[in-house]
Amino acid sequence: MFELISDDSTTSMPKLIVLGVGGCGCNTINQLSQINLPASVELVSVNTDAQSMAATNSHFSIQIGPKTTKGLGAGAKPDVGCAAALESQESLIHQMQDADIIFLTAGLGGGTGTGALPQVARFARELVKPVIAVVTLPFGFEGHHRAANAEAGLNELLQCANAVIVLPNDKLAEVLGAKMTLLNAFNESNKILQDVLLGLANTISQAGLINIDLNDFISVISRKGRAAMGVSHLKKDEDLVTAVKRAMQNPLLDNIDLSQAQAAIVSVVAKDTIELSQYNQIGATVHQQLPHDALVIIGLTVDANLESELEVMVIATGIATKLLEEDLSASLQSEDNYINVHDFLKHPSALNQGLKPELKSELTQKPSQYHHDVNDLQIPTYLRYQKQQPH
Ligand SMILES: Nc1nc2c(ncn2[C@@H]2O[C@H](COP(=O)(O)OP(=O)(O)OP(=O)(O)O)[C@@H](O)[C@H]2O)c(=O)[nH]1
Ligand SMILES: [Mg+2]
Repeated sequence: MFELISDDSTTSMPKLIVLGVGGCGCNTINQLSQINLPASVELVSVNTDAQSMAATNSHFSIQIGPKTTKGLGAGAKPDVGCAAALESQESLIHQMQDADIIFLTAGLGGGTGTGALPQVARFARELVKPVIAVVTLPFGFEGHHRAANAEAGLNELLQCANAVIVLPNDKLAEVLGAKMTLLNAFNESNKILQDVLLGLANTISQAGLINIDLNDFISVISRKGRAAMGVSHLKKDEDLVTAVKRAMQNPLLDNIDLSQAQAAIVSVVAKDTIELSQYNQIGATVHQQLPHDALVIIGLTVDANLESELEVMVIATGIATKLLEEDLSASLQSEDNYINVHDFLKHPSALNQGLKPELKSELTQKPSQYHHDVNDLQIPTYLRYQKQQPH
């Protein structure tokens, strides 16, 4: 079982730590630093590239692998990113040890994020912390090597993190339109993490009418595999079922099949006029999309000042990973028409290399001890509380 650091006798605000690893991870941290996050969220930038890290806004920063990379980045070599994380293991562990939930984010395909992120997830896991990772897959036009790097990194990550949310960058062009600027498209994808964080921080730190607490959250994300996440705002006169389905079909996510999900957490924020039938309809809609035996935990927070009619956030977890090849097929089929995304962003170009075989075998070694028992977490909080109440 996960160790809960938060102490009810003090603030009972679970501490969420977000580590952005590599260039993309630090971009996301930068973007998160510009919004109003709850005080319980701590942002940490992690990079091998000292210059780019200095330009990142965060509460803490860790330059990993100063000896390995001399502060110059990992040059698109995941084995260098991995060695950098191992060199800085102590600082990374120190940073994560008082977290209740750890979020990790990176763009897969380069050196630092791809090599270091699975290692950071492994350290977090050895600290027995719940870990959610949000990662991007490279654009098809970035070429075969980056796609292969990303695939290896993702497979490693899936073994270490509890829930992994995957955002293929190609979906950005598909969904947002080819005319959108690259920077704006990146901002949209980085916004997914922002939505997850805000939604979760608000959900688990607010005393809802029907409360979701940290244990509920942990019981859902303990289902290993891919995860999906979406937020939807009910518009005036919109059908509630349509809005809930929208939250469950985030078009920027990979091809995930919700009928394979093992668990979901649904957080509803509504005005005090919400009807019992509406609340039931939300639950029924989520249940319909998931297997009949999936664990679904639904919380409700009443907010009289809510701008929209109603807000629904869904996180579905424990989704089988068979669709990985489909996500990567476009990139893997492409010839070596490698275009460095950094050229678009006016960053120095990086070289492209696959994972070394010896790194692959090192990375696939399973961490030694990792046991958690979620049986005691299967009962939603409000039912547990009802059981505890004297009649
Ligand atoms: N969605 C999104 N993707 C990004 C962003 N920045 C980079 N990427 C993607 O992430 C991949 C990895 O790029 P970086 O994060 O810059 O690489 P890195 O981890 O720093 O690796 P090295 O620079 O080689 O050490 C790229 O191939 C892009 O596909 C971003 O801000 N948003
Ligand atoms: Mg970099």
